[in-house]
Formats: sequence, structure tokens, C-alpha cells
Amino acid sequence: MPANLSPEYYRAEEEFKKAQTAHDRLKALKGMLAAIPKHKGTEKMQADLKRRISQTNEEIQKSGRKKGFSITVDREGGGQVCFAGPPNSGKSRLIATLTETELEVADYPFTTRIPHPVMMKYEDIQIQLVDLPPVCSQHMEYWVPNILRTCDLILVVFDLADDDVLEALDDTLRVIEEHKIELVPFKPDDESWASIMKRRAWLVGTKIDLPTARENWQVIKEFYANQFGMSAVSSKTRGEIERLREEIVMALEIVRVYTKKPGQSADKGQPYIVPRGSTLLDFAKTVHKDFAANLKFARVWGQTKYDGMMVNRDYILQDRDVVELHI
Ligand SMILES: Nc1nc2c(ncn2[C@@H]2O[C@H](COP(=O)(O)OP(=O)(O)OP(=O)(O)O)[C@@H](O)[C@H]2O)c(=O)[nH]1
Ligand SMILES: [Mg+2]
Repeated sequence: MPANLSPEYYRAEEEFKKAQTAHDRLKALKGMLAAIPKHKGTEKMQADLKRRISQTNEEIQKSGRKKGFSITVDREGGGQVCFAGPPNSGKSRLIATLTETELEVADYPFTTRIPHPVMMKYEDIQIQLVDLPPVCSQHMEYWVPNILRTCDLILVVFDLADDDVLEALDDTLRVIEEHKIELVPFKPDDESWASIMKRRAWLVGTKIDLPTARENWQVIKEFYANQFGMSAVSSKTRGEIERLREEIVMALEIVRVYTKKPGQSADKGQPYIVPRGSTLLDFAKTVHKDFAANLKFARVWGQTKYDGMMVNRDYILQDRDVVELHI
């Protein structure tokens, strides 16, 4: 046992000995790992702690499964985007960077154990990003596929600095497919077929700042660029993160609609969000069912074409249209 362990380490070890539950043990083990000095002499101890953290995680998951509870995430904002990928691929750090919030990030696998929904702001839209435990054949929480099946977009995240990145990505994609989710490059018209659920996917390679990541990115592109939209980012580079924020919103295929009352100016607060391709009638239903039932026509002020022009029920809404509903 190295002699240079800090008082924080011993305090965490004391907590571990006193721990009554698996959750307490996990917290103490994480405290021990955080407090241990990081050098060659403690490498074995670090590895041992990481293994015990993984085992305790597993134990907690198993007991949850026995109790039979399920976990869901209520949709909020203009779209729900799930981050799915191998352990340690950088999902949590990416969400934390995109949303400027704090999430648990660590250099060992299976850090995230429950879903963490966080809102991402883009212009005047709020999008819900959901951080999830890993999706891989080694181990997956049994409730993860249900969340993936109902979200609006799956961001498949993989670590470009991992020399086995191709295998890791293939494994994640296979696990998703085995749970009867078909990943498609665009929002599907028919969302389900038999028991198969179709979900739009976007691929994101992380850690492009690290050595060998660029070579791996070329390989991944060769395999997948003809199947899905994809990008490579580093959670450390601002420009790339800004671009990804935009790509996520584009991939959701949504449009913003503002309302106005006759004789008043447009309400430019929070816009209504509707799927791209929605008609005026679809939109009226979103606002209020009475509007839909009694809708006669609307006037539309558009970004380019329309300026108070009268449109009817089957008019296809464009992003940032201002609509005055007449009933
Ligand atoms: N250099 C570099 N490191 C990164 C980047 N993104 C994440 N990391 C590091 O990779 C490790 C794993 O990151 P996490 O965000 O915890 O990974 P995760 O996919 O959420 O992991 P699990 O919750 O275990 O599935 C951490 O040490 C991060 O700091 C990146 O873009 N560049
Ligand atoms: Mg995580």
C-alpha cells in the first residue's frame, strides 16, 4: 500500500466501510478514486477501484430490475434527442458542453446510470437532450431501449480516439437493432412497421482533438457516410460544438411558428414547434382543438414570400411563419 494517500482518501475509505447500501458504497468508491493520487505507483489501485465501481453499478442495476420498475423521460421543448453509444465515448461531456450544464463525467466506463434530461438552447428554441447509460452488448440497462424507441432523434456517439472504434460503433448499432429499432437517415413517414420502430439517427464521433482520431474518422466515414449524416467533434472546441447544435436542430426537421392576433403585432416569445411538412390545419390543432374545428382561413407573414397573404387549411408552414388564425 503506497504511503502517500491523502486524508480525503482515508475519509472516503472510512465511508466505504460504514456504507449500508450499494448506493453508499458506490459513492464512497467514487470518492476514493477521485482522491487517489494519479501516478504509476497507484495504477493497480485505480484499476481495482474502477472494477469495484463497475461491479457495484451492476449490483444496483440488478436490484432495480428485480423490483421491476421502469424509467421513462417526459418529453419537453421542441424535440427529444437521446445520446446513445459505447461506455466512455464522451456522451455526458458532450451534453454538458452543448448545454453548459454539469453532468457526471469520468474516465471509467458506466459512469452514467440514470437518464439525465437537459435543455439545450438554440436561438429561441429549447431542445431536450437526454444523457443515457451506455448502449452496448457488454451491459445495458433494460429500460434504455424504451426511451430510444420514443424519442425524436438518436445521436449515436462514439470515441474516435479508441482504436477499436469501428467495433464499438458496430456493437452499439447492433444492440439498437436487436431491440427492434431501425435507424434511418431522415425522419420516417411511417414511424413503425410491425413491431419495428424507425428512428432518425445522426452519428457523432468525439475526441477528435486526440492523436489517431483523424485517421479513425476517415475509416468510420468510409463505412457509414453513405448511410447517415455524421460529424466529428471535440468537446473542447467551441466552433465544432456550435455547428453540432445547429445540426441537431436541423436533424429534428421542425419548424417554428409564431402567432398573432388581428390588428396586433406578432407574439415573438416562445414559438410553437411543429414537424416540418405540417399544414395550417395541423398547426391549428396544436394551438387548440376549437381552432381546428372552426378554422376558416389564416393570414401568413413569412420570411420571404408571404406578407399577410390569405392561406387555407392545407398550406404547408415554413420556418418562422407568423400566423393569424381566423375562425
Ligand atoms: N480529449 C477529449 N476527451 C474527452 C472528450 N469528450 C469526452 N472526453 C473524456 O472521455 C471520458 C469519458 O467521458 P464521459 O462523458 O464520461 O463518457 P460517457 O460516454 O458519458 O461514459 P458512460 O457514462 O460511462 O457511458 C472523460 O474522461 C472525458 O473527459 C473530447 O472531446 N476530448
Ligand atoms: Mg455518461
